[in-house]
Amino acid sequence: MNNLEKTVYLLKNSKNITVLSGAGMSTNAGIADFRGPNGIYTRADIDYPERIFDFEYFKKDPHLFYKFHREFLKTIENAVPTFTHEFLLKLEKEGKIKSIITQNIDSLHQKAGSEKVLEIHGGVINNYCIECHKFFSYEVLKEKLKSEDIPKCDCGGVIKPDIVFFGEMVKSLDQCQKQVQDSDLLIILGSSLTVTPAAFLPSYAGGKIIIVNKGDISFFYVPEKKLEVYENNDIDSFFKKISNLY
Ligand code: CNA
Repeated sequence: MNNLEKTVYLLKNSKNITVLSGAGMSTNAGIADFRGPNGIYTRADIDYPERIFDFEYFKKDPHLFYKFHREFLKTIENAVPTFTHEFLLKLEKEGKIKSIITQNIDSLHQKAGSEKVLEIHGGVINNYCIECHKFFSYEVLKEKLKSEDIPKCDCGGVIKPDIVFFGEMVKSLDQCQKQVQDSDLLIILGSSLTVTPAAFLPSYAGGKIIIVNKGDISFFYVPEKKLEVYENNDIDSFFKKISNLY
């Protein structure tokens, strides 16, 4: 069987699917990834783009992050879920997908209508003061961004979206591990599998694994015997073909 046939077979014969999505899931919606050919890490206008999501750097100087974040919020507000976000929703409605663990912070799975999303790296909707931990809604943060260069709390602390930066603990790791363990199929989409601990998750796979990713990927934590499909291809091109056969 080729990759298309194997994928269709596995989708039809699995009952408990977990998806692990990464930034490559959203590039067709116009949101840059980190490590792809047009990724944020290739941007010539930002010195050391890795610092954007570095918590220690943010505490010293949040300007770099907020310059990026203002632009990012506009991009994600205008972004429309891709063909594959919609296809995953269909599988979720059929009761096959039990969980979508996403490394993404763009809320596109939720925008598509998915209700089984676990945001392992958090998201942009909730915001907290890094000093007193007071909560700020997305709307309040956006208002503040109009008049304040760096949004601040009444206590003087800087407000930070609830995105997991490098140097911070990821969310719901135990729940994500359990989902991956309990699944009969893990589908990994658009992730270079280089950001830990999310990259460790494939090593917990209880069932078979499908990977669709165009470009370099680390197989370090992918158990070879469980990897049924590795498709080095554009996610939407692949799933458009799958949907015709499924
Ligand atoms: P990554 O390391 O940037 O890897 C993305 C992978 O996807 C690369 O191998 C790309 O070549 C590949 N890719 C890009 N477009 C496609 C496509 N259309 N079809 C198939 N493959 C494609 O991103 P990871 O998610 O692995 O790294 C984790 C980081 C990136 C997480 O912490 C995210 O929060 C962070 N991030 C998220 C977003 C977002 O929310 N959309 C954007 C940028 C970065």
